[in-house]
Amino acid sequence: MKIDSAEIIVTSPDRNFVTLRLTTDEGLVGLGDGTLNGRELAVVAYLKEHVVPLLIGRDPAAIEDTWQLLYRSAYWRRGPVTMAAIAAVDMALWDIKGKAAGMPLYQLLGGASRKGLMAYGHASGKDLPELFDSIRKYLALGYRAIRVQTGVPGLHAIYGIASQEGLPGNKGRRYDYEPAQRGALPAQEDWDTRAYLRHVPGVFEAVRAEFGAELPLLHDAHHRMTPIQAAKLGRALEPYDLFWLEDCTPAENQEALRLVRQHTITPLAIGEVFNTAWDFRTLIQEQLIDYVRASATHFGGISPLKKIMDFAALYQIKSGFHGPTDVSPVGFAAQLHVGLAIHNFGAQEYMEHGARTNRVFRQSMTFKDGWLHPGDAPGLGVELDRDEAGQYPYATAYLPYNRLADGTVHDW
Ligand code: CS2
Ligand code: MG
Repeated sequence: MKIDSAEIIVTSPDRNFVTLRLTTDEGLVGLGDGTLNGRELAVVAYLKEHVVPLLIGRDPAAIEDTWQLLYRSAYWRRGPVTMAAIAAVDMALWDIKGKAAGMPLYQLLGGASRKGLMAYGHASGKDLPELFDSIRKYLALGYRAIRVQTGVPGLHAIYGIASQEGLPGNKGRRYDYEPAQRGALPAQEDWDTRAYLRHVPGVFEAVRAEFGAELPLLHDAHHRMTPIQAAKLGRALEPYDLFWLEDCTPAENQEALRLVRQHTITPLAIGEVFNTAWDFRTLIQEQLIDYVRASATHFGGISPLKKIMDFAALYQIKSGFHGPTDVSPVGFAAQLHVGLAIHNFGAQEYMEHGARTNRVFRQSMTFKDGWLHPGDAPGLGVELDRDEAGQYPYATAYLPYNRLADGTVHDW
């Protein structure tokens, strides 16, 4: 079998998605997600100009060889654009392999290790009553684990809150960075770490008092604290028994996690902005984290995701793959297959895609009683409707950024 043609499809049903569609001379189609939100067209150019010409005529079965060729022959290694492009190819080839075998991908990765994946939903509120309503809504939808994000008095717009004022796109039932509402320039949000640190422990105390000890609770600090601030928050949250504290410090400074770890037993999750397995090496070997937050899409695909989880398993570190709506249904399916197959699954983030996105990408995936399952269609289990995709042209969209009260730019 040979790769016969490659098409790069950009569509923006709810937000922008970049999909690579490979076709073989036997008519098999493979899909791969190369969405790098805020920088989508850089991946499109990388694929179109530098990757597709290498793929035509190659054997689609040679997944590892193709991955190594794309990674090593570029000479310039790593980086989110390169790794999203390689991810798209890797996923499309696994999709083809599954279809050629007539098996869902998880079977090729070793078969199911569980009946479904525990998903966590994104509850948020600008104050406690709104947060409690939001948690109840996610529990009613069947979720068995809840991420808790809260407004902070004095800050008018911060990450992860669905209903805060000042952001045109944030009136809905979840926070949302969709292009139609965001406009062409990055929105500015505000930040004050000391105000946040004063407020958050009380919120978790109230949530535990209302919802009991059993419910797994998660929190995303979104890269905003210094190491000692993160250590302080981790310690302050210990009585509320978090499932994980995510991205407590910016990922570039990996030594920071040593300092945080010395001071707190709150479990730590990190890695949604990492793009290679090497980014996790020290953190895993030194057991500085508890959950790997990589996504297949931003991490070079299914092949490296499976490898890093096998490495993490040696240290009892589990998965917590990054599953926001900026990962397309193709990339999300890739994670579900890996999560179902590996032994060291932890939790799967799940932000449901919008109705338009679900019409463009038809999926075999199911969500029932809090469990996600990738379905049993051969390959990834996602079909892309090209006519539907064509109705939603690309729209420039950026993620927001932060400024402190004095005007200083801060991590978002
Ligand atoms: C987040 C994301 O899902 C998460 O944990 O940190 O919502 C993140 O903000 C987005 O992926 C950025 O596009
Ligand atoms: Mg996050």
